[in-house]
Amino acid sequence: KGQRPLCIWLTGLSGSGKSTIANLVERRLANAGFHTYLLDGDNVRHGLNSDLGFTSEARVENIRRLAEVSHLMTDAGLIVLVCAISPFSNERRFARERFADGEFLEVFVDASLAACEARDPKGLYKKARAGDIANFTGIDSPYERPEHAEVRLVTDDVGPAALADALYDVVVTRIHP
Ligand code: GGZ
Repeated sequence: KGQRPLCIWLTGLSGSGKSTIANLVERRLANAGFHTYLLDGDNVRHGLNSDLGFTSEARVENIRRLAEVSHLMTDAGLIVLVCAISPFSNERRFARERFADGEFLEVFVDASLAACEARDPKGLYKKARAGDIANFTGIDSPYERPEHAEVRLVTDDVGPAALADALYDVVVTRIHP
């Protein structure tokens, strides 16, 4: 089945729903016969990026590597979904600039800090508030809201399945030959 390569880059706070939405979109793409790969910052940090922490410098390097690796994958013809907080505008621009026009889709998974903190699926916000984790995004490390995202998904009142369906519809218009 023909497909155009695409990098779908999901940015947003920890707990905003990036991975959940990306997994649902990937499943639909795979079911439709497209070749995909999901690069999740949290997972890649156990392998390729296991030398990196959460200082600003480490995040810059984390995003640089994710951008370069995802570009290699689109070069190989894949549809790549990247999930990373990617809190800095400069690094998101760096990522975008790796790709040809139309091959990069920035998706802002926009959940309020209050909503993410209320979910707190891994208890990380609680630890950050208690001072047990330093440089936590939204608490004592910044998140620069995207201004150039092609797609913005507001997650506070809508579930991940509906948001994934909306994103899938946008993605499909980009990848058909
Ligand atoms: C933010 C942190 C931190 C700090 C650990 N700040 O929600 P999660 O748990 O599963 O995903 C988060 C992940 C963030 O890694 P990224 O590679 O996406 O970050 S960045 O793009 O900024 O480089 C979170 C967990 O790691 N985590 N410590 N201090 N998130």
